[in-house]
Amino acid sequence: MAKVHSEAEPFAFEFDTETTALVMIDMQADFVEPGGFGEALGNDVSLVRSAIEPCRKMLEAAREAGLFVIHTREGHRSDLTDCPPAKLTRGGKTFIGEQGPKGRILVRGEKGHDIIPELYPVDGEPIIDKPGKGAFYQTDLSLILESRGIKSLIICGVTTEVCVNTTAREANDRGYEVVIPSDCTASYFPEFYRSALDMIKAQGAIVGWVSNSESLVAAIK
Ligand code: TIU
Repeated sequence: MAKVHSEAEPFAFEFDTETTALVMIDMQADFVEPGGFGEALGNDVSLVRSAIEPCRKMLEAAREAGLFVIHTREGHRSDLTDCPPAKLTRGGKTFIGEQGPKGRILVRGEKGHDIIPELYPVDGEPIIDKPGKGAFYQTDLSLILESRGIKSLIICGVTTEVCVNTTAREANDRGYEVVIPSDCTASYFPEFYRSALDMIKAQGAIVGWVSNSESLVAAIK
């Protein structure tokens, strides 16, 4: 048992490093590099790149401290049979499954779908391929977390108001204690970023806690 606590809002986040997982959400080229899904939706991907370096530091510290690390990727089978028509028909310039500069948009196995080199998984770090925004929906994430006895999640990644927020809410409903390091997440919309984090920590941590990489890294050192 290694019980620690980190400065956080609305109050200190207490966790045990042995039962805490770092969950790195969708740090894929499709979201943080030009030519992918994020840009196809009409977004400026340079806005989310600020999270890469803090995520790298958080990941490095988590690995050193022996935390369980999990990565997720949003995307679909190449025949798109796991993509609901409602998701397929919405978007901006280029749609899911269409050819883009980084391969077919949001399709598994394509260049754009993979995790960026700065945060690439190492042996022993499961990758959850998810068809939805939430990491629990139609995946084996619950089984993996339960098998490891995980109780708390440090959730990083993109985007704050979409996949990070959905996953935090799914986790909270399942009884996990969730903390989001604010510098390790980003959005294409600064106002959504702020509101998304405010909604997490409001009402006495109704969904979870908001901290930062410096405090969490110090806590697990
Ligand atoms: N569009 C947007 O902000 N996000 C997504 O579609 N997926 C994730 O957040 N990963």
